[in-house]
Amino acid sequence: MASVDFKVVLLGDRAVGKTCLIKRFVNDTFNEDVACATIGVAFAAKQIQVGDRKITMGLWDTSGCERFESMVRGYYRGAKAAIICYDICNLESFKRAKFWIREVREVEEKCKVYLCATKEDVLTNNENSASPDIEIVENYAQGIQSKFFITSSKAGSNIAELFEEIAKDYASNPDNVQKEEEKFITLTETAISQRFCYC
Ligand SMILES: Nc1nc2c(ncn2[C@@H]2O[C@H](COP(=O)(O)OP(=O)(O)OP(=O)(O)O)[C@@H](O)[C@H]2O)c(=O)[nH]1
Ligand SMILES: [Mg+2]
Repeated sequence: MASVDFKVVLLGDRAVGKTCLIKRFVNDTFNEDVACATIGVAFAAKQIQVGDRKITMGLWDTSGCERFESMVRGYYRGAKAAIICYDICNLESFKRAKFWIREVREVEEKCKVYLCATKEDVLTNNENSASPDIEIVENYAQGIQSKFFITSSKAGSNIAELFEEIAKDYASNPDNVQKEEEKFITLTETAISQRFCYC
């Protein structure tokens, strides 16, 4: 039976690339042809080495679809970290990211927030006027004491760095020192599940 050391929740508008981010991190895969929307919440876990410690992250992958909003809200509780994703070419998704940040902080005051721009490969191939200005986003992240990462699941860029930073921040926080038997959750399965295909 496996257990996780801490909970990370991924939030953001639909189709910003949350599930692809997890798949790249957990399995090191990306498949553009298989586009699936998450139904409700799905789960994955991955062990990561921080110094001489092995830490297992539980990753809660949520749906960005509004009809699951109230269900997703139930998953903030107990999260030590939240990855708030937006599509680097989509201003609306950045506005939605700000909404999720407010929401998480209301429920879990101590949850660390990581702002994550996704699909960087699209930006570099194709200048897009709908993209939020990176400097504005950086200033915003700084203003809310959030770390900001620009990633691409397709290219695999900056994803390991994002999760390593989360694990390091967790491990270096004395509030998070736990005895083995106090781990907050025990799992029998570590698979991403409950997915269906876009039409
Ligand atoms: N070019 C490119 N496309 C990406 C990237 N990440 C995700 N996508 C595409 O974006 C679409 C949505 O990706 P998902 O990971 O399913 O998005 P999601 O945020 O989990 O969406 P919901 O589950 O509906 O909330 C898919 O067609 C992916 O192939 C990326 O880094 N680059
Ligand atoms: Mg998804």
